Amino acid sequence: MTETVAIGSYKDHERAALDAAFAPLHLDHVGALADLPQDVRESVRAVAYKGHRPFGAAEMDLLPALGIIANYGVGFDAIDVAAARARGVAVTNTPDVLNDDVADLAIAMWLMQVRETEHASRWVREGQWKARGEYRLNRQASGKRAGILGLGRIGREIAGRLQGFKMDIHYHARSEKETPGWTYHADPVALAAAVDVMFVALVGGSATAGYVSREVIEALGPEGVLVNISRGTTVDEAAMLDALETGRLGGAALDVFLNEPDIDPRFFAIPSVVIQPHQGSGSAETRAAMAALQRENVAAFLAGLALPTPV
Ligand code: 8YV
Repeated sequence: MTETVAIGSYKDHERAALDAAFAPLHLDHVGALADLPQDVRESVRAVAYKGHRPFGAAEMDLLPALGIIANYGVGFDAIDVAAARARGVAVTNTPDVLNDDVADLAIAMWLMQVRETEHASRWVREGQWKARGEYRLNRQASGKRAGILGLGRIGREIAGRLQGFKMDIHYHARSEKETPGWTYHADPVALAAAVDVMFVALVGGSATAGYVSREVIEALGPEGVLVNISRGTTVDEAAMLDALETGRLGGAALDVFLNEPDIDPRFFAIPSVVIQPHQGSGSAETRAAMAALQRENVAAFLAGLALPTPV
């Protein structure tokens, strides 16, 4: 009997820990569920999910005894939570344990963009420093105006770090928060117009798709920088590419894209873009904590206990 299925590409040590705890059946991707024999599908009660492909009603209906989808990651936009609710399937995620890593990377990417550290490093490696002298001047990071789009757990960590950079903090969220000294904007376009750099820390999913619209991008403007550590879907990517290529947006620092990892090759030709391979939570320490929390959710479900982190 197969009680648990682990879907996705787990590191060897994560896989070993899953095997020790649940002896799951491993599948590379959610599409492989359809290939399982019916008796196997009917015995599955828990899925440990690590992936960004949609896990929707059709996949859930392949597993009639399913009781939990334990997601590896804080963002659960790949999982149709309404379809899960309708079927009595619990969904859990791995919040909080990755806040520091993701906020750290947001700050690092912003500094890379404005101080041009990637280009400057290449200047040295390619012998240009010796041959041609000083690297070109770039832009100051500290003391500017920062906007946070989405003031959830990760957005707050980013804002907290930015205070150390003597930034003026502005934000847009669904509602105004108790944040003395920070400026609330009811409209994302107004936020973009008020700041030098905007950090996108929204949740993913249909509710925020294209939230960073053409208007928001234009309001950020030729001197503005967009940093995205949330989901590629939150930004109108076509509008962003157009604006970057024509200088109507000053720059971008992106850890997330549409169609990862097969991202739009236009990004590669734009020098003002910092590109990261969706590695916000990707330190060994944080991934260990995420994997452990995912396992704790599966274990609690199988033992009939309260789930540590339901969504
Ligand atoms: C991924 C993430 O889950 O937590 C999230 O929402 O985007 C990441 O941590 C991770 O890349 C594993 O797929």
